[in-house]
Amino acid sequence: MKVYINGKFYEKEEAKISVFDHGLLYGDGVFEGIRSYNRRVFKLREHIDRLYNSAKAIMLEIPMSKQEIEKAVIETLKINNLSDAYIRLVVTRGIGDLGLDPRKCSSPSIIIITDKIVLYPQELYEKGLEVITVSTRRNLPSALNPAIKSLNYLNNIFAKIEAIKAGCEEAIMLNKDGYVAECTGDNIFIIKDNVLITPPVYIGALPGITREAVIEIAKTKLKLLVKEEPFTVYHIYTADECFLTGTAAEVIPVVKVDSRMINNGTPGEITKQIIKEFKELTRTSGIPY
Ligand code: PXG
Repeated sequence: MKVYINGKFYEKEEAKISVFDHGLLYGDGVFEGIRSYNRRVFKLREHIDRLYNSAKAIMLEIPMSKQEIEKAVIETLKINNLSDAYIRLVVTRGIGDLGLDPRKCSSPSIIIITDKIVLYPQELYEKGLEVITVSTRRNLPSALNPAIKSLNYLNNIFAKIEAIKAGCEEAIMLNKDGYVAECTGDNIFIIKDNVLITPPVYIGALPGITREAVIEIAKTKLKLLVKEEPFTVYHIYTADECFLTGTAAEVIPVVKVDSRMINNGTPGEITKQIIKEFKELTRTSGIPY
């Protein structure tokens, strides 16, 4: 497997970044997690747009055009002959002397890894996931905005550790006011009386690309009313259905939250339809290579 670093390809064992890279020293950088299906990169342009937005927010100038990044991603997939892949696109502040000052770094490092990812055991996609609400609150938008997909994932890792300690695979994170924000690497949805509801991004969540695709499917294919509005865990406990979305997770049903069964404790019918439509979309859309 070959890894792209700054315009060159390296074997996995040789794909290395300096210990002086501020991505490692300070978590100073941004990234995207992308998938390809059936030799098509799903929502590639949307991911690249979000990467540039994250970079803009942290005042990091990516030394390549969006078209050049797109070409580099496709080239990495081709060189590795992958038809279904997980793509990790990372841009760090680059190599610099010690000290926070980003001016110490002369040029960003651009890394493209193409590999596989398995977030949850496959059987949970049929049986549904049990999740818990954790005590770690999602980052304050005024401190580190969750809309930025930065290399600082400790907030989410704390929450993941809490979930694992409690015997769950995933954690629901609240914002500082106690409203549901998102999970550690997924957005969250509930369905109540045939209305699909997800927290608005301003609550403190990543503007997920899978989230956007699911909203579109719900509106156009299932003709559902979709609301982006704040809710609390009470609204999850009493929902008809619940599921999570993310590039790595795709769409996964949630059947138990904080020891409360959602409805009858099996994946909901609308959730199953959304999963079906999402599969179809990933198989048939995207940038071909
Ligand atoms: N919230 C957070 C905090 C995320 O990190 C999502 C929501 C879902 O967004 P997308 O755009 O993917 O629908 C994410 C994405 C990984 C991994 O390596 C994590 C994500 C995506 C891909 C891989 O664990 N998180």
